[in-house]
Amino acid sequence: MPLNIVRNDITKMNVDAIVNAANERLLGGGGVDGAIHRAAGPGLLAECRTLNGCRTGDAKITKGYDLPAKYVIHTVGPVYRDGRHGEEELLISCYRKSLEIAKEKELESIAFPLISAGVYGYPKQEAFDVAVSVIRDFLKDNDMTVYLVVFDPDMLAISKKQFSEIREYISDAVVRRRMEAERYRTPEGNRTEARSAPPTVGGALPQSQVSGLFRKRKKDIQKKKTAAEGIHKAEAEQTEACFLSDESLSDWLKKSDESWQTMLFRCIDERKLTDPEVYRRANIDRKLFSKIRSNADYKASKPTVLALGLALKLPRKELDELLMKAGFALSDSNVFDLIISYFINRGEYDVMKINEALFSFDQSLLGNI
Ligand code: AR6
Repeated sequence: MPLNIVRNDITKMNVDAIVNAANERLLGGGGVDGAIHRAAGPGLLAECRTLNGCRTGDAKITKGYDLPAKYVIHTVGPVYRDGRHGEEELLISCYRKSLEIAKEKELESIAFPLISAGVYGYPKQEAFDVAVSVIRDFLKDNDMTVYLVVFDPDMLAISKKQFSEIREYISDAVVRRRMEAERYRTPEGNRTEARSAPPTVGGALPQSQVSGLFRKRKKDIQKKKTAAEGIHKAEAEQTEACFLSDESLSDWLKKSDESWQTMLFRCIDERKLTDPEVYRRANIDRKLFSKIRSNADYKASKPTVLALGLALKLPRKELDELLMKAGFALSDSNVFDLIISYFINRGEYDVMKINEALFSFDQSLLGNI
């Protein structure tokens, strides 16, 4: 997946290069710098001595020595003073220069820590936002797998704060589900009794509202039942027609509904989008996308199908259809699905923004999984 946010120790990352948040002398230090030097062994310091330091905002590359990564790209982030001393430009430059070096070396994967977000005091959320924005920009024109490694447990709490509305949305859904479960648990004989003394969650809902919800729920179920009966009838007729006309199974299957891939490519054409526009927006790499293009039987994961649907900005109904064709659905009983629904309901289709929220809630990300 092109941009992947992970919680890990960067010295353990099995990538072409890891980035070190170093200082201008390049001779080791504390934080991630210390951890990288310890894990790489003395060869790294020996090579660093030959580099004559590095200016703030710049980057230099060495081998990885005992690390799983082949290379270390050393960059020097700014010390944060008050945000009015060019800190942001320098931090942007750290990410850009490191990515340029990786590109020159034709590396396929790179992992960044949150540069300057430790000893150098850059506010963590801002440091995170700068990192995501530079990396996204780079990935618009380049194919590379970039990991943003978030080590600090505080970071999760900080980023969760900006998603407080999502938390509310999830807890509302939990309350709704509990109410429904309560209702269905009520024994048949006690229905009238239950109506006169409805189950309330935290005593929050008045009687009239609960009955209203109950009626709406019944109507919804009836609607779904009627729709399902319609589908079953059509399917039964199709099956019957197939047997009556002595049609072979393979001929019959050919007539079956359009596959999720066919629907996907039809939607891409209708929207006059190019393949790279779609797979980049979806946070999917080119290799996976060409597998989907070339293999009609390719079984994609739910996060992949969802990411593609979001990249196409499919309205909810069409997104549900695409998911259904691929064998998936969005429910309101798990956090991952609720977060996706939250964004779709608000007409927000930015896969990276959604991924930040998913990461904050400890969910798997959208893209190629
Ligand atoms: N893996 C991933 N991230 C880590 C790790 C790790 N093993 N260890 C720390 N971090 P910092 P800076 C995170 O202080 O602010 C050094 O002494 C950490 O939680 O390492 O750029 C250098 O020599 C934080 O989010 O780097 C310099 O003198 C991020 O890495 C100075 O510190 C950066 O924290 C550089 O300060």
